[in-house]
Amino acid sequence: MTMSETASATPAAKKPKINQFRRLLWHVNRTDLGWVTKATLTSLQLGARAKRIEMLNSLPAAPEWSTASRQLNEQGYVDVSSIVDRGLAEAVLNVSQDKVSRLDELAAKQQLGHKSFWVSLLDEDLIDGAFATDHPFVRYAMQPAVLRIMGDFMHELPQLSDVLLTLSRPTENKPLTYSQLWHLDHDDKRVCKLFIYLTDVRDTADGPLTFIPAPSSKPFRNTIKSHMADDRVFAKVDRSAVKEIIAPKLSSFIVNTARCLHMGSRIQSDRTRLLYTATYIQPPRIYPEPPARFRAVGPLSDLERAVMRL
Ligand SMILES: O=C(O)CCC(=O)C(=O)O
Repeated sequence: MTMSETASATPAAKKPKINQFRRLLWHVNRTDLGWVTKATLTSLQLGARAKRIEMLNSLPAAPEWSTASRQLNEQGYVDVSSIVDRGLAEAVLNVSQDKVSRLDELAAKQQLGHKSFWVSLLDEDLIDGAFATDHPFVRYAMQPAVLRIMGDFMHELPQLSDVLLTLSRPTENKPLTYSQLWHLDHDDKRVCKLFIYLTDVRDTADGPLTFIPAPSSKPFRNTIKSHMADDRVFAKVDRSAVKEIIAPKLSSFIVNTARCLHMGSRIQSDRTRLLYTATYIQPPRIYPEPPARFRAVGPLSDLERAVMRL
């Protein structure tokens, strides 16, 4: 039973208590105390963990992947453009360009309503909220090099949580909101995102993904405040620590978004930016599992099933 089911089965008078407990847990999990939750849950599933480590070790390995994994561990980011499969990236690009060519039609049907600068373009590819495992977006996320780089960093086979296509557009003179402000991702304790730029990001006006490497992001690790404006950030960190990913279309990179303070999509003038994102966590998840995000199509290995929780 999930926590929300528990809450709805409880008499009305007791509901606020449970909600307060959940809120408290949510706050605690955002700090380093969340590692206690993680360790407790992990200790309850040691058999499953051993299996995932065995599966990770069955993946191919390469010296450049190990170097990438080390950089991810030490700095919280790594450029994987020269490592990933270019053909798979191009397949993602083709799907994405088709979506953008039908932008008006898709935007009208958009389900993700709150971010005015983001348009979710993949809703039509979902059945009951789930992507087919042979979808190019899923295939890109499942390539062995990526699983190995992330897995070696997490010391365990990662769990693929989601794949996403976002088109960011200028917000004119509106105040910055959501991911345009500096934040850490708190989906879990270890969260890594694999990105592909699907349009050229030539300068700041294209709204690059912008981050502060993990060592310099340390002062923000236990900050309860979730989204911060520049002045708050630069009161604690020198601006020279900031990295803007200015890179051509099809560049691909991994960022530990739980450790690297980041923001992006500050699009200026008439620019637009198209971005692929795959989100991975280190299992077991510290919050209740959301509904299945992937549905099996065609034969899948045990390892693939484990990564996608199928
Ligand atoms: O739009 C951006 O570049 C920021 C994306 C972001 O914050 C995220 O994926 O967590």
